[in-house]
Amino acid sequence: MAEMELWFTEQQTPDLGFTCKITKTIYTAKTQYQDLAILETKQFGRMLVLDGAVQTTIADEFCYHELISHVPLFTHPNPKKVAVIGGGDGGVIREILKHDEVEKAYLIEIDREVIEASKKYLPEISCALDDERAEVIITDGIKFVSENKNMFDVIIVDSTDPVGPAVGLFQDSFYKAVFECLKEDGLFVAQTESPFYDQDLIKNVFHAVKSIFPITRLYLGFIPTYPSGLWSFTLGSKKYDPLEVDISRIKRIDTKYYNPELHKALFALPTFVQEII
Ligand code: AG3
Repeated sequence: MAEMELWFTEQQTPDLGFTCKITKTIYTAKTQYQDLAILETKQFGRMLVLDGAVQTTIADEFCYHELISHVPLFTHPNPKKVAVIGGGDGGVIREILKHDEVEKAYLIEIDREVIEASKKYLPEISCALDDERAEVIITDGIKFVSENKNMFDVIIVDSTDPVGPAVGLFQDSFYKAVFECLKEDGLFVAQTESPFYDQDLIKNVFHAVKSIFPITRLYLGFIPTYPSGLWSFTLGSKKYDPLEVDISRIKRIDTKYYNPELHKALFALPTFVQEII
């Protein structure tokens, strides 16, 4: 009898699927907020899937986690208090704690089960969640930022796609609350989807952030398992401009994607992306 093959498909658009062979379904759950799955894939190793969308894999998680973390943290000259909204797998916290000057990194995650499953099945990614400089707070990120003022140097919004529990993390009122939640020289970054498929979203977010923050920038990176592979991040800053950073002063840390030479280059946009914003 022929060996049975199991394949997982993320329906990335109504007309396009991203499919990979899986050797094992490690864990599935219906949480209070979403469907969760941890799959063992042949190509990328373990994969975290929420509501059918690939969140991270062992093979390519470094691309996303380094890009969303080190650009803001090397733009702020002295980030001491940092918050991650979402990001229950812990990958962003791991990257943040590579910065010695960070005193405390808060993970503000709505779904406790994402953290628990990641701790159990994705230890390479979640490993820093038990660090003494990390603090996990299980609550709604929107509520958290609107209840805390003038508190953080850097906020990183590591959300899922703008459907289900993450919808509110893409709204103007949330960016206003993020502004208030940052210190007077604070800055934030949010993941803002694919410039190939999500142009309306990127445009809306960019203009919303621009109407609130004095400095607004879009940068791009390559994440093989996300729709189109090309991914965008929107940065809003009260004072520090990522393009003004003295890259000769960036400390070398252990990274596989980010490096000082890339810091400003990430903000150089292809023409079709320049035209979005
Ligand atoms: N958060 C962004 C995931 C977006 C992926 N979208 C998709 N596959 N359709 C990732 C969380 C990693 N910490």
